[in-house]
Amino acid sequence: MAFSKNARVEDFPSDFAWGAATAAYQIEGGWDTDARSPSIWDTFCHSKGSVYKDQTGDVACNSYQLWDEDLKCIQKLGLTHYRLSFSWSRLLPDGTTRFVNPKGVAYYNKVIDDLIANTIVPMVTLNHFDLPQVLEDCGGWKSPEIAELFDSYAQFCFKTFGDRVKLWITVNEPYICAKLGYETGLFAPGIKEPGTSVYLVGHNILRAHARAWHSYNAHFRSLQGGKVSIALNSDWAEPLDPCCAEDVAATQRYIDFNLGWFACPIFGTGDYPKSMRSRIEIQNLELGFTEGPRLPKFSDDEPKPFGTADFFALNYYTSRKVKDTSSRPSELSFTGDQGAEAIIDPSWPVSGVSWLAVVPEGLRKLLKYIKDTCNNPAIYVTENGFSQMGPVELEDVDRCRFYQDTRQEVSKAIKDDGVNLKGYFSWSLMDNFEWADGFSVRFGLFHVDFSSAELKRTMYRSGREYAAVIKRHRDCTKPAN
Ligand code: PNW
Repeated sequence: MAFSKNARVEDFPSDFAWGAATAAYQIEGGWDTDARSPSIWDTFCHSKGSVYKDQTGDVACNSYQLWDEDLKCIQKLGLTHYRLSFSWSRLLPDGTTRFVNPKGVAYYNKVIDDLIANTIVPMVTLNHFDLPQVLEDCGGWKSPEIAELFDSYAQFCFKTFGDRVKLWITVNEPYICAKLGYETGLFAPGIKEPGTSVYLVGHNILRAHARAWHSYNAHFRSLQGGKVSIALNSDWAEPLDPCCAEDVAATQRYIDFNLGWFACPIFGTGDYPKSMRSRIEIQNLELGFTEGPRLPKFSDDEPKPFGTADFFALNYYTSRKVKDTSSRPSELSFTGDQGAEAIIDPSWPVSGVSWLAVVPEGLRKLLKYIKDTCNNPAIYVTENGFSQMGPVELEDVDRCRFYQDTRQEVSKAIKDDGVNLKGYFSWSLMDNFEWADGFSVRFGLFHVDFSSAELKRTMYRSGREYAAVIKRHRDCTKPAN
């Protein structure tokens, strides 16, 4: 039998979700159209020197005007699911439910209704990095009040759209939001407060998420019957030297500080990983840090994160080899606390962006790890993809290869490892505003011509292949008449 790179579509459950994902700020544009107020990403992009070539999401793919074009792309792929995010400051321009922007509500109503009319299931993320600037001005994710504000926003969305939206993600990637936004400052709001704010922000995101999940559970679940989770990103990691006990321990710490930081409170012990508590304690002593507990405690006076996810939403992009650095001089930073250095194996190809080493087998291993450590949850891969940089290649053979390899690994996770995988969302439906990298990095299944006023969408070869896979799967799982 000839060896085929293609995963057997028969190995995927008949109700498997084949999706693609986007995020509001990355595609919508219309940044000041109708009553929308700025988010932290508008402010960040408009301050010079923050983003590649000072590019902005002011227009992006102009999906606020061109939703019909996006829908055509979704239809051409034959997706069963589409993951989008809401712009909080488009729906609630002052961040609160005191004023609702009817144009924002109408826009998302149309998107959702069109999806449903085409039997495409929407999955909606309530906040994908773009916190309203008015809330940032009151402390943003660093302020304890944000949990209640987020909860009101979430309840407003459940009330307004929950009759049709049954899959909700509260917050996208708390790890990236906290670390790049408040530790390294590479993302909005561009705050550089190493070793302190990162944990506070992570904590407040967990508090906000927990409140929203509990609100859904108490007031909407019985009527609407949907599911709520939070999208956690994580690398897979292995020791640089598997025979070195320190590297092995550092690898576990690396995973604990990435995935475990949010997964343990929700799916595990209900608290942060022990390795986080102990490393931060050690560093505090060594650094003589006495200004409060850095890694906060979950209070008994409010909803706790434990059990607040109806499925596991995983964003996976890459893997690392890990070397122990815990004996190095202490440094007040997240990486210092972690006591681990992450290395890209030289044998791994690197895609468009420097951090994205292409390691499809890492996804299978991470899925198995989640199965084993998070009580075998239902899992959706809510993001996974491959970036291109430089000259556009519509015949994107490297991306095609990446997706083929990934589907192989995913099918093994389902079939051989017994992972309860419900679906897979490719990042992204189309090229878009790639945060600090602006438009220099392309992740799409559709190419977007950012130099043309029409922002024309053209299917990449990888999009054609994805459409063919989805069709084959649909054909082989069609109920016999
Ligand atoms: C995710 N990193 O973010 C986001 O959810 C998407 O909005 C984004 O476009 C996609 O991945 C591709 O980057 C990340 O630096 C941003 O490691 C940065 C990193 C990882 C994920």
